[in-house]
Amino acid sequence: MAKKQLNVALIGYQFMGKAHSNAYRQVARFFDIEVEPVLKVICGRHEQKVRAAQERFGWQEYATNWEDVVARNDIDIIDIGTPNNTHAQIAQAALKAGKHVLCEKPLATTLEDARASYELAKKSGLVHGICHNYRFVPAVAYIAQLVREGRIGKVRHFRATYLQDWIVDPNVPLVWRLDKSIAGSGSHGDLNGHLIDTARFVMGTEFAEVIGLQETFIKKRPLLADTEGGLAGFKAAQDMGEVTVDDVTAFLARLENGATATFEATRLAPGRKNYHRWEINGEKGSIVFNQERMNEFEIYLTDDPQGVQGFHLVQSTESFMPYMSAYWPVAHIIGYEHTFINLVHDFLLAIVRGTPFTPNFEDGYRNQAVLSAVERSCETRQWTKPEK
Ligand code: 4PW
Repeated sequence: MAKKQLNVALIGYQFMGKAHSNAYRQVARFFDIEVEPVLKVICGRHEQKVRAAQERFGWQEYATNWEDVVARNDIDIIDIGTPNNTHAQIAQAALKAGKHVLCEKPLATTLEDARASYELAKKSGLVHGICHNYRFVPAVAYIAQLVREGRIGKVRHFRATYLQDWIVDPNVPLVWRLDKSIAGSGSHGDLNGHLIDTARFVMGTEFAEVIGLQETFIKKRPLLADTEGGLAGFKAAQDMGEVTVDDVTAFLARLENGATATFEATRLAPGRKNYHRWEINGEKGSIVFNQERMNEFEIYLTDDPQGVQGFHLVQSTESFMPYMSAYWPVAHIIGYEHTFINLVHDFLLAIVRGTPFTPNFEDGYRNQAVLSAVERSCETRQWTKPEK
């Protein structure tokens, strides 16, 4: 049977450019689906670099002006993997041009812009998604099923940390993730954003109120010698510049399901590489997940017989678990890149089958409302309710 083809344009070609390109290339190889994405055009400002990305990732064409790409009528999907301050503008232009939009997180760098993108998406009738890829870790999707089915009873606590150490060296230069005008915020938006999404997804609840604290320990860093810088391989210049984002943001929350929750995000935790770990405690049990060991999770159930009670390690690679039947027989493991393949799978099916896609721009907006309430609470030192 001929597959329906959907033409994709990807704006951005670095870290997320690689992850998204791979997802489009692989999705119809692993999943038996009626749709085939066509890697039509990849777009970026620097011609030489975007041309290299086109060849390496297998796109048909490259372009250097995103506005021209959005205006093309042979494109079905605009995928946004650029630095944060461009997300809202590109997403809104793409929706206005009638394209389905997949946008990297965050939806915008301000709550106002996030709301504008969400309002536009709601009215558009198009499919819109935000790339909170950790929802698509099979273990996380499976845990969400267990929690929502009541396997650990009513949830009382959610305890989350996202710890990294890639900027612990003060000589790491001012990459865009350390510039508020581009990133919007530091560890808070970059890492707490994921934890907030996980809390909303796993428990199916919203945030009632929050109170936080933020700190920037390394206030000046060398400027960047190259104009671009990802998470590694950057060159420092001689002159110094100011760090305008948080190094760490921690916060407490009361959730609408009655649970208490704690969050901590930092990129100054030596030895913690991508320690994205959370624990959930219910009336009848606890579950622990750590992205550094994404093919397993731990569960403790109070109704296990006395004498064998304890945290059990569950392999989350069984074929009955979400997404796993698309991969390998007899429960072989998968990796970070598969989370994007799973996400793109759901996104494409939403377009061709009309199934709902989450996380979408509403999720992006609600996430941003929590991020922004935490920031306000840090200034006022008061408990703060996220905007509705
Ligand atoms: O969202 C991403 C995180 O999962 C971040 O932008 C970078 O990669 C830094 O940490 C991880």
